[in-house]
Amino acid sequence: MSTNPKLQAWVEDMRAMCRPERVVWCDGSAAEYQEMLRLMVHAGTALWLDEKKRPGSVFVRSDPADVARVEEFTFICSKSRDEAGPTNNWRDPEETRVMMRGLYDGAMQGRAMYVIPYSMGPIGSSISRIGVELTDSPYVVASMHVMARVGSPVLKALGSSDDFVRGVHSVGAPLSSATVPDSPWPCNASSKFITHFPDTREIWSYGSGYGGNALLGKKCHALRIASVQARDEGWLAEHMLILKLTDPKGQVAYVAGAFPSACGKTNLAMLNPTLPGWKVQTIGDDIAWMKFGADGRLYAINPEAGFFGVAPGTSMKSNPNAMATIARGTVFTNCALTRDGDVWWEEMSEAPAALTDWLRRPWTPQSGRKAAHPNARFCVPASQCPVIAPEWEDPNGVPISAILFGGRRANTVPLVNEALSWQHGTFLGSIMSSETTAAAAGTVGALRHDPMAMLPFCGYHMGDYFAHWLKLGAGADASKLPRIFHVNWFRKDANGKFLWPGYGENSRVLKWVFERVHGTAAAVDTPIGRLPAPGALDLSGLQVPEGAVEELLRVDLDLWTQELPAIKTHFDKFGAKMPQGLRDELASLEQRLASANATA
Ligand code: O2Y
Ligand code: MN
Repeated sequence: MSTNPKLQAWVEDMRAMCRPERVVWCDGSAAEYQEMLRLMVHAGTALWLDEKKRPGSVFVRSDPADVARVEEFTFICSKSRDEAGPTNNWRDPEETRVMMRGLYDGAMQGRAMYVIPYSMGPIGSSISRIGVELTDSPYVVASMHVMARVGSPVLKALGSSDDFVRGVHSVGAPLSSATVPDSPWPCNASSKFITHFPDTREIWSYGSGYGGNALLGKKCHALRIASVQARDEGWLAEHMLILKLTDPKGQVAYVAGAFPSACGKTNLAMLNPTLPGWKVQTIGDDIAWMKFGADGRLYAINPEAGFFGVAPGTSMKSNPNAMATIARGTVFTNCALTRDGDVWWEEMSEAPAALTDWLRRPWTPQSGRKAAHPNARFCVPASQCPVIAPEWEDPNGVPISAILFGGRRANTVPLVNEALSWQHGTFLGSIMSSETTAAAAGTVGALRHDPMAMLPFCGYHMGDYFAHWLKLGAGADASKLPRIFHVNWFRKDANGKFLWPGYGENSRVLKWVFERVHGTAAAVDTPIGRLPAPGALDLSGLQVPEGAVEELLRVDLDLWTQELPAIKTHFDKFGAKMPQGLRDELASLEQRLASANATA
């Protein structure tokens, strides 16, 4: 229980509205985490996995109507629609409060209301921020224990301050009394609202118990609300991994990277380099908060304490370090269950002869459907990662030398391309696009612009967001800014086969990035940016077909020229808020392509 009068008053207001059976102040202890797991097992939400195969781990199956973030029901409730911009769903804040109050009225009846004080980032770091989530879901309490620093130490750090993000979450399934049997995954099948009030730093979430909809510290706070705070206070809250790269001489560079979903972000953050003597260690796999230090460099922290990773596709081939991380102490959701009490998902290994699928049905490899949900997840402490960097919790953050922007593009975008300047790099981030995969909703292979991978996560107008990037760059010492690179691991040949092997071989690109930062690698100027000069990319021992690397590094003038109208249409969406600096970059690209075409 807190003695903070502002916190107490707000909790009391919310209690009176939601009318839970009782209020539980979370202390963040290991015993509390175990109690949440036991509660879930008792309610039929979770089952213990085999203690020998996955010690200390549980398996949860959600309601089939509650399996992923719900972008269509996610709202930014800024004062005006214009502040939220064309890429966000907007709702009027006052009308939304009235509607949400109606939904929350008695929504926690028969349940406990847990009060979770949490810190995004190491407690006490000047870059970290505090939030308090109220929830009626033990699954959320357990997951927040993993994904953030929670409980009494956070209350102590907060003291009597009013500076905390207020988050309310209800699964939206009141019980008539605490003794009636609960459903295994309570949620509201017909009504889900994930609403953000950036002006008052509040998050009100209703109806879903899943991932990004319910663990409010993650996407809601650390990206949507924090991006607004970052704009107001002169820093960056980004959808980026952070990795530490060490060369054979022991020199270090820290790299941040923004990638849309299904581009192997967690795999890159934990990569095992194939190049001898090189080392990658993980600082974070999803979110970076970056602030300028007194020395003029940009320092990043990972605001999270765990990984909430996509299970399908994770294997000893794609990510052995993730596989080692989740060997114990993990909450798995919507995977398939093996006969011997373990989890399984597509591509983890050869499919077992018989399983129970995520919908609790018998499954065999002949069933003709997926055994695990494509958005099945593991939730695990980052500290369990065998390649976690020792400084991953450094309260000062780590100095970022390079920023990667990536996407999934079968053509056009080369393997790696260095921006000419911060403004040009911001332009490359602003035109990022990716082909949709089966895991995402909509047409497979459709090109979707996802600037800086922030499309679903920027809490304000993206035109203003681009302007914020430009302003930070213009106010900084250019020689100390991170270099910006555009990468694409997914380019294909004429037969539709990937040209680049990816995974550990991506270390070759990281090496070039590292050497560009240190001024030791050569580049050639092209109309789109700087590409590795012949021989500058380390290809020693690489097995790729004849001509593949040339194709990966070819700037296809025709395809780039054809891409220009789509970029213009994309920019036009942002209207008058589209910064002139980025329109200038587009005009310069057009000119450079035209003169290259004329001489080709
Ligand atoms: O489906 C969800 O609720 C999880 S979304 C997520 C989780 C971890 C990392 N990234 C994401 C994302 O959607 O970018
Ligand atoms: Mn993400």
